[in-house]
Amino acid sequence: MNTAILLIGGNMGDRPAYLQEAVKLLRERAGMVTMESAMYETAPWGDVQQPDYLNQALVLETPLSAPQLLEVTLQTEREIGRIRRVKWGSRVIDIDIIFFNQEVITLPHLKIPHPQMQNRRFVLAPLQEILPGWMHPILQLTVSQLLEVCPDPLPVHKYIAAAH
Ligand code: PH2
Ligand code: MG
Ligand code: MG
Repeated sequence: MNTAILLIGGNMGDRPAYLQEAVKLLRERAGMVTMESAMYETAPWGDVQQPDYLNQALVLETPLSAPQLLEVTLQTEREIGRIRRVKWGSRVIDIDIIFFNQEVITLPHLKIPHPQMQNRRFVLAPLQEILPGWMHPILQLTVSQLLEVCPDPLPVHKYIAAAH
C-alpha cells in the first residue's frame, strides 16, 4: 500500500458538490480515503483574475503506483467536467498529487513532491490540519515548518457552508 497526499480544488459552480464527487470517485477507483481536511476558501493564486477556490486535502491509501494514480486523477477530472482554459485559470475540479510516500518522482508529466507546494498557503493550510508532522522529503521540513515560513500572503479560511 502507498500513502498519497492529494489536494483537490475548484472555483466554478457548486464547489462543495464537486469536491465531494471527487472524493467519492477516488474512493471507488483509487483506494481508501483515510483523512479529509475541512474545505478551505482560498484566494486564487496565479496571474489570473478568477473566483475564489475551495480546496481540501486528502490522505489516500492506494495500491496504485504514482503514474497509475495520476491517470485516475486525470480521468476523474475529465469526467467531472474540467475544461482547461488558461494556465492557473478556473476549473470545476483539479486533483493534484502533493506527496507519494516519501518518494521523489521526476517524470516529464509528474513531479512529486509538487514543486510549488511550499509556496502555496492554499496547499499548506489544509495539510496542516490533518498532517502537520508530514516531512517534505527534499526540503526536510515538516508541513508545520513549511507553513511557518511560507511567503504566500493570499488569505485562506475554513469554509462554512451557507445555510439553505
Ligand atoms: N490552483 C491553481 C491555480 N490557483 N488558487 C487556489 N487558491 N487554489 C487552487 O487550487 C489553485 C489556485 C492551479 O491548479
Ligand atoms: Mg493545481
Ligand atoms: Mg492539477
